[in-house]
Amino acid sequence: SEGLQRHFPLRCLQISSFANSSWSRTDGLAWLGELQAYTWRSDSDTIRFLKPWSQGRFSDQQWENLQHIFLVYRISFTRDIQEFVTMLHVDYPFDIQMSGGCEVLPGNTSKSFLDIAFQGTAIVSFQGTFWVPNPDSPPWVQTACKVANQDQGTRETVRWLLDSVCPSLVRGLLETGKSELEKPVQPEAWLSSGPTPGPGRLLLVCHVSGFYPNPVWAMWMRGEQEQPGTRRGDVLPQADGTWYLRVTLDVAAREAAGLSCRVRHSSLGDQDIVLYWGRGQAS
Ligand code: ELG
Repeated sequence: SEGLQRHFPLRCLQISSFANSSWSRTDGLAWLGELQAYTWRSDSDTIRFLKPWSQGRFSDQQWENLQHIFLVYRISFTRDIQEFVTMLHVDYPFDIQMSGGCEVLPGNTSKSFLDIAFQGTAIVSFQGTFWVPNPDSPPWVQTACKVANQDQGTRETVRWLLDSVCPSLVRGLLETGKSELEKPVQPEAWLSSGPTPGPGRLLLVCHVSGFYPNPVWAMWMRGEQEQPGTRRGDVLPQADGTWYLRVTLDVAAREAAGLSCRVRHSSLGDQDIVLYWGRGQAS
C-alpha cells in the first residue's frame, strides 16, 4: 500500500575509527524505519541479517554480489582515507561517520541521501553524481572531494546504489517485513514519585513503556485540562525494539489528588490509558 511506504526509510550507517596509521575499524548497521535489520561488524566479511525478513526480495546471488561490493569498498575506503590523511596532514585519531539510504515514495519514485561526518560534524554529501563539500568545511575537505570526484567508476556505483539498488531493496523489505513494520505494540503505563523537588512538593512520574511505533502522546491532566507544567523526557530505545518515555509534573503535595496521566498511542485506538494519582502507587 502507498500509505505504508512513506514512513520507512532505509538508513545505512557506517562508523569508522582511525586510531593511528596502522589501526582502524569500520562497522555498519542499517535500519528500516525504527527497526534495525542489519549489522556489519569490522571483524566480519558478511552482513548479518537481524530479522527473518532482512533478505527482502533479493536472491542469494544478488546478496552475494552486494556483499562483495561492500567488502571491496571497506578495504578501499580504509586505504583511501589513510592516503588522504598523509596527503592532507589530518591528525589521528579521528572518526568518520556515514549515513546513506533512501525512502520509497508514492508513484514509483524515491529519494536518497548520503552524508559524511568527520569528528561528528557533517563535511561532505553526495549530490547528483558528485561528492560536494559542505560550505563551511575546511580546505582539506575540498581537496579530498576533488580527488574523490576523479573516480568516475565509484561515482557511478554510488549513484546506482542510491537510485536503483536501495529503492528496490526497500520495496522488497516492505513486503517481507510488512506485518512486523505495521504491527503496533501497546504501551504499559505506571505511576511513581520522583525525588522530592522541595518542602511540601511532589514530583509525579508517569512511565510509558514498550510501545511501537514511536510517536506517543502522554500528559498530566486534571479532568480534561492538560497540565502545562508537564515535562516530557527523551523517548528511549529498549532492547526489544520498543520505546520508553516518562513525563513528570512538579506539584504542591496537597494538589496531587485528582491528577491523572493520560496516554494516547496508535495501538490503543481511542481507548486512552488513564491512571489516577493516589490509587495504588506508593507516594
Ligand atoms: N570504490 C574502489 O568513501 C558509501 C558507499 C560507497 C560505495 C562505493 C563502491 C565503489 C568502491 O568501492 C573504491 O574503486 C575502484 O574499483 C571500482 C570497482 O570496484 C571502480 O572501478 C572504481 O573506478 C575504482 O577506482 C574506491 O577506492 C573508493 O574511493 C572507496 C571510497 C569511497 C569514499 N569516498 C569519499 C570519502 C569521498 C569523499 C570524501 C570521503 C571522506 C573524506 C574524509 C577524509 C579524512
